[in-house]
Amino acid sequence: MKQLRIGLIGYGFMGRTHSNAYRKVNNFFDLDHQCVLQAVCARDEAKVKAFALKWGYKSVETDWRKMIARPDIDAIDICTPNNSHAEIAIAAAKAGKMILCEKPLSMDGPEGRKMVAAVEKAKVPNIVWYNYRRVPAVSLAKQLIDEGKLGRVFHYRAKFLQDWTISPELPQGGAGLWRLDAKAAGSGVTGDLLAHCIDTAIWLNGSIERVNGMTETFIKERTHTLTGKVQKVAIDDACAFLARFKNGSLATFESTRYARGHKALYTFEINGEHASIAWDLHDLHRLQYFDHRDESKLRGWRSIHVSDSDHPYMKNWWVPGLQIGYEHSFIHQVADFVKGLETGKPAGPTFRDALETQNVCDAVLKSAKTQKWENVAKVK
Ligand code: SOE
Repeated sequence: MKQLRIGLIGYGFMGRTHSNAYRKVNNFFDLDHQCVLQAVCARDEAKVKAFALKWGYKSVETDWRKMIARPDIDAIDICTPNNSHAEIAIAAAKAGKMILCEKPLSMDGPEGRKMVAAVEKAKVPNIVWYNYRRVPAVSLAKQLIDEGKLGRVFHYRAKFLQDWTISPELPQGGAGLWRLDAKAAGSGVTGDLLAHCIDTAIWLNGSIERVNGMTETFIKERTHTLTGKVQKVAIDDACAFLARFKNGSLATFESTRYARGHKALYTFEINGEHASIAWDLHDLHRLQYFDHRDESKLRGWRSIHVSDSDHPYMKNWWVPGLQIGYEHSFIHQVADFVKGLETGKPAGPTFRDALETQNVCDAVLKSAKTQKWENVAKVK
């Protein structure tokens, strides 16, 4: 078996989901490559050593440049805050490494364009971790849409609601809280949460051409963990936008970290000429489907338990009827990435695909400032 030797940079929440995926993928998917946890890199030596021990990494580094220079590493996995994705990815591409990069791709579109240019120049396989595409129910939605079951699509509606930043006492910046610091994150809910909704939407329903957005920062100042000073909060706490897709359908998107009672409620609904689809991350193994072509007395919303062997990815897991969860979407992503290497048909979203999402985020944030409709820059 060939080896795919992984060098993971960053060991937070995403470092754990990815490590778990590399450990499990060969147990459940038949691949020609064995994923090997070759090295993990982070600045704190004691902590990175403890992480390596817990997850089974063979070695540690405290300087990502050293990790990239290592000849015994094939793929670099970037799990660091958003403001370091570009520098690491461009250096990794130059070193000829494959790259798996956490979302969002970059701080903004122009930075993302440089990353696309770097991986395409170096011809290195690349992918961005928009994991929700690979929840089996979401992949099933994609199949149904591609088979034409919905017919012409009229509406797309998506939300991603959380409530973890409501307290004004919560600081910004540093490990765990860098998502509140615009210098590290680029934006707030737009790049962190709506980017997921936009990625899924583009995948399911095609390109978004124009947007009109509004944002709000409810807590204007927070103590910065790194400086100890009270500083202006520059991220968007909430964002809602209207959008027009290239296929003529209309959309609404909403995200906030101030929806008391919601921890990670990602939902979408798509309404087509013949049928509608709805999905909810809190019930992630179900897909709701309504088909107007059903016999009228039996017509109604079906709640499909996406756990049968002919549902996407499910034949690799347990017996029909037994469901899987959030962490499996990452395992599926690794399986598809590796299959892409083996078949020569790269799995998405590639950096190029993820740049389209970045451009939508940029247009939304611009529109929130100009208070006008804005066109989404095209990926050239
Ligand atoms: C933020 O709380 C967060 O962890 C995002 O960064 C992830 O991308 C999302 O999947 C869950 O929420």
